[in-house]
Amino acid sequence: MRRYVNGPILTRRDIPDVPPGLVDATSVFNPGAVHWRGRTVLLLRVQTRGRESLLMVAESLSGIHFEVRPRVVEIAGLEAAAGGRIHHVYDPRLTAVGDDVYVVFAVDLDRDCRLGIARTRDFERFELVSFDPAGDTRNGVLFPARVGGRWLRLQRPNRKAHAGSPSNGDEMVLAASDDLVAWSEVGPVMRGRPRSWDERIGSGPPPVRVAEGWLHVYHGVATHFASGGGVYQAGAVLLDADDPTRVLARTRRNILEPREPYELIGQVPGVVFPSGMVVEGVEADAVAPRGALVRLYYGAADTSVGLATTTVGALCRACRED
Ligand code: BMA
Repeated sequence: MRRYVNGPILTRRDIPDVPPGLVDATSVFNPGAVHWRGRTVLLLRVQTRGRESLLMVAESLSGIHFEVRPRVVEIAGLEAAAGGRIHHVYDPRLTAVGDDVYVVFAVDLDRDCRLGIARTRDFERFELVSFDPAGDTRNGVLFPARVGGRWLRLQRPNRKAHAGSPSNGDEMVLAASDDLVAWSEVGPVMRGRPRSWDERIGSGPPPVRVAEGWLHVYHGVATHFASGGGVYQAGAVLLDADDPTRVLARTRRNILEPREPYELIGQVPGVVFPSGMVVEGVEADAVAPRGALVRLYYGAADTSVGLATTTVGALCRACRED
């Protein structure tokens, strides 16, 4: 992947104050991304100096230079559905379906982390569609089209507990729904590979339909360096078009790893966290041709937003390399 030459595309300095809740933002990272009405729209995870996580909208004609709207996103119905104190709303992934854009996001409650889905048509008003009644799950991504008549979502149960910090996991699973509201697990998709670059894993942006099946970028964490939380990198996988629990090919090496100073130094050092992906000139549910340009938006060191580009064909090839 090729990084945008001028470093991160968004930093805390690009975040307008929205007093009283947001003044002098600390960081901006892990954005969802979508191509929408001729623009690239990002839904940003913005952090305050109180270490709260907020969502804000940014838009761009070029996909590189973004304008951040001076408003904090409110999701109508979320507080009532959560039924308790919400600590963080974060790591949104965006999927366009017709005129609607769906946001799959994580919510930290007192006891666990839940997935929610919201819908917007204008990036001004967001309404809650679904909120998991139980379970500890993160990294949810919605497929852009129904498969076999059902909505599909990849998600990552947090089955690994860590004393004093949030739990996480090493397995991605597929869930299905008839109405986008109630979700049930279909089965496992893939696991982390011990002693490899991706010991723990979780979805990145939503999958993109390619000739071979579904192309999906995910994050992997190498934990065997014993340096804090591990090294966060990006990789890719090809999933079967009709049965996405079947892995067709998976990158043996990462496709992007922390190298630049802004990826190595920051709030959480050594993190590239892919979360948004836009394929140029391709509608969300269409089959992306191999030559199409891919823009990958990622969180860098939980501090800023990076951009790296490649093509659909290069990503598919990387999945099959020995
Ligand atoms: C993960 C998530 C991400 C974060 C990453 C690196 O567990 O919490 O939001 O970017 O850790 O700190």
